[in-house]
Amino acid sequence: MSETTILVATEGAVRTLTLNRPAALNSFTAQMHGELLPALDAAAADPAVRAVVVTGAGRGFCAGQDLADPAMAGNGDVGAVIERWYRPLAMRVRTMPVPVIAAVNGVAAGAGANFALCCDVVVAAKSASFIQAFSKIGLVPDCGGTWLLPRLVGRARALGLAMSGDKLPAEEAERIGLIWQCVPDDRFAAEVSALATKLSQMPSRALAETRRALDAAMAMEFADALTLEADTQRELGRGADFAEGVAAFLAKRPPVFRDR
Ligand code: T3D
Repeated sequence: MSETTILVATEGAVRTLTLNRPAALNSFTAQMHGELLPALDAAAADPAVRAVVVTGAGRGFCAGQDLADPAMAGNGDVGAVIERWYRPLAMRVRTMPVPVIAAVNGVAAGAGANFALCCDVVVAAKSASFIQAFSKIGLVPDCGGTWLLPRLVGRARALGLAMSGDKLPAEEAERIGLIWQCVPDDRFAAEVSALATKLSQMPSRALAETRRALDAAMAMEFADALTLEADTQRELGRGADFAEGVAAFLAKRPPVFRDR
């Protein structure tokens, strides 16, 4: 076991998790998975945390599976590795009670790219890039990639990216709607911090329900999506955050949201 692979820092209500294996571009080892999932669980369980940022140490964000980690070999059963580590990771991110920002500081490849795309908001530095590296080693996109890619950029671009395995620069990723925003390298840290702070001051529960409703509506008829909206608003309408939001608006003061 080497030194910790996940650095944890908290500033205000923002929890930052930094993937910390820079010499191997923060690729996923069994140890890193074993530390990342509990770190996300801890953030989810801590009522003081209202936004999570995931980022990478050094020049990369995450190069996906560490292809040299013997502990990830899965006895030759790659599916077992996916079920053991990547499925819980993707599900954890998609069900967090607070918004999760992927701050993509450098190259994001394979499951590293799709881990980022699982997050609610992806902000990338201009020098970062996204690579669906799977085809180059005879695999298909995982960590949610098959579901996410066509929904984010459409079938044609999804297939182009996944089959070619070509590097997509961050600026182009923003242009085609794969990510939220590409920002200049020298403004990256400040922009991520400002966004995380802003989201941490918003109604967490409503943001998590927004994610859930948008994802669910993808597979629904229009009328069913309207029903889901009514049901969700009914629940949120009973919450303290809705009362606070309206009261603050009418009193012309900033709201203080507490629900999670
Ligand atoms: O069990 C299973 O495998 C199933 C799970 C699958 C999920 C997946 O994620 S599959 C996809 C795995 N990832 C890849 O195939 C990406 C491999 N990496 C690359 O193609 C390149 O490293 C990059 C394009 C990401 C970056 O290229 P570059 O030129 O900027 O850096 P580099 O020199 O290739 O890498 C720097 C170091 O990181 C290097 O180590 P060294 O030579 O300095 O000691 C390199 O070996 C190491 N590294 C990068 N990616 C990985 C890695 N080591 C292990 N595994 C990696 N994925």
